[in-house]
Amino acid sequence: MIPLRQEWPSDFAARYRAAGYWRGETFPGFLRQRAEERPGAEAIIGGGQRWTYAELHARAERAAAGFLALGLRPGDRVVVQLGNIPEFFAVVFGLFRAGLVPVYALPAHRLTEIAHFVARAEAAAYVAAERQEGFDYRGLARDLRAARPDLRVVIVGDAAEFTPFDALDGDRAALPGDPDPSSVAFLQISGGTTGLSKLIPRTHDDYIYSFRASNEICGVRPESVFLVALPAAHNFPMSSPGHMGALYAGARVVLSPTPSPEAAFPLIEGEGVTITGLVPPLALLWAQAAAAGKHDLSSLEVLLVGGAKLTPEAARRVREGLPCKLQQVFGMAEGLVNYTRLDDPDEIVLETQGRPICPDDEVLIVDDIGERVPEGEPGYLLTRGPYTIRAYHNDEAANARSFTLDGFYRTGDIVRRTERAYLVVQGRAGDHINRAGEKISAEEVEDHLLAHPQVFDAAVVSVPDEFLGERSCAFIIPRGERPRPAALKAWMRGRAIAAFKVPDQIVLVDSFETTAAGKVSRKELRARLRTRLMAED
Ligand code: J2J
Repeated sequence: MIPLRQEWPSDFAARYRAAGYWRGETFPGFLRQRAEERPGAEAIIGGGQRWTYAELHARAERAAAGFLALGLRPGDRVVVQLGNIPEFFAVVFGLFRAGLVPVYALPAHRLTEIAHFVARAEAAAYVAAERQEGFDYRGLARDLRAARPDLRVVIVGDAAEFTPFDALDGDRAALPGDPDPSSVAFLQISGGTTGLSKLIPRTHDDYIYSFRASNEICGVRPESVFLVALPAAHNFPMSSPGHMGALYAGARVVLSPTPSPEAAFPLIEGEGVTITGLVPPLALLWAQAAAAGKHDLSSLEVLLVGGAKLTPEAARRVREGLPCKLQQVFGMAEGLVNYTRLDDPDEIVLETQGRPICPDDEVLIVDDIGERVPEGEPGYLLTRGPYTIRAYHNDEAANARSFTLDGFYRTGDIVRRTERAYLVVQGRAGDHINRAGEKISAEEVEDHLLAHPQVFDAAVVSVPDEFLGERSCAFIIPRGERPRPAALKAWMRGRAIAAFKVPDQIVLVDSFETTAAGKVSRKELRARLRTRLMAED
């Protein structure tokens, strides 16, 4: 098994410890502490259940012992695919407690993605809920097990032939001590700019720092009530400041099964939600729905918006529609997170994507050859710091591409820095589609399309979309009989991939018209096709 590692050079690590960013805290350690300090305080509310800190802790302990009783060993990786249900927390804190390493899949992922995570992480187990949003994950588990008969499968709900989560139990004495704070706590999933999603190893020390500091910036305190509206496994609702920040603060976490106003507004009103995070299209939808005045949303103090660009105009609409402070957040699962601050003047909150969490977040803005651009000019954002990774797991090629020799992460984002050191996102270098905050790799979708017998070549591009921010469009050169776009979409849906990766639009073309310019790169080709499409619109 390839060891899990995330290491900073020793002088950097010493500096981050000396500055008090890394304090030697761990996930099981902080949950135990909260359960001791405020056992009767409510921690998790969702799906008709209300768990106190003592209960969450007890459930995690039991799950931990149960995972070990299944034969899993500390260090083993476990792919977790759970939506916004209380068991998400019993499972992940159970895994942390047993020294096991969650790999966070999204409920939208299907066999193709899950099999990739299992293989890349060399996972020993898979945990899912029986059914969510009409999809039966036991079918997916069966297909996984057909390829990996030794994979342990735990199901929340009716488990059929698999292990029911509720039945997990074991000997508490077998539980290990707390993990090394500098060890890898979990693997997060990258947005995937090229090819398949990469695995992001985050340590206890670095991740806990990121949400502890976020709590301060976003005003999270024990009295806060955080609503998880986006999928809990996403890095944004997990850590900026997220449910993990809220639990760290000893606050309450309320789970919304979907981010729709219909599901979320009654929870905000009923539970007195004070803070939540949304992607821009949803923030606009909420602002519109709030105008109907059907629910009292006055408890809401802070709305974080991020994951994709919030234009100044959209920011104004969100702020006018919702009775709370707007905070922009520009972050990434690899690390660096920027926030506008709660006391920033309007022009900063509306027009920038914030500034880094930490004084030791190093930000470089460079041109094509890696030279720094003049201050205020746009360029590629590179970053290094106490919670930004230095390497992906088990992917040498991606590491060579994504990190400079001196350890800066190439974010792929094009930004400029204002005079007051706030960042404004202006675009990106990578060819992914940011569809309402879900990042889709053009290359990954093209690879699927190329597997179709009537597809000679395919190029996938992003096009602006009024609601989603961006949508995907696939240009197809047919082979033989022309495929019908609707049939091609249906076929893509049958590829066992997340539905958000199926192209929104398919355009059949005779050629990509690249011959006049000689050989062009995929990147250049996608740029030309995008321009062509927008000119036709
Ligand atoms: C423009 N682009 C943005 C923003 C992210 C907090 C918030 C978001 C994420 C996230 C996260 C953007 N304006 N405000 O992990 O902790 C795009 C950039 C970035 C990529 C990262 C968090 N906020 N983006 O979205 O790993 O292109 O994390 O590099 O999913 O989203 O995507 P992801």
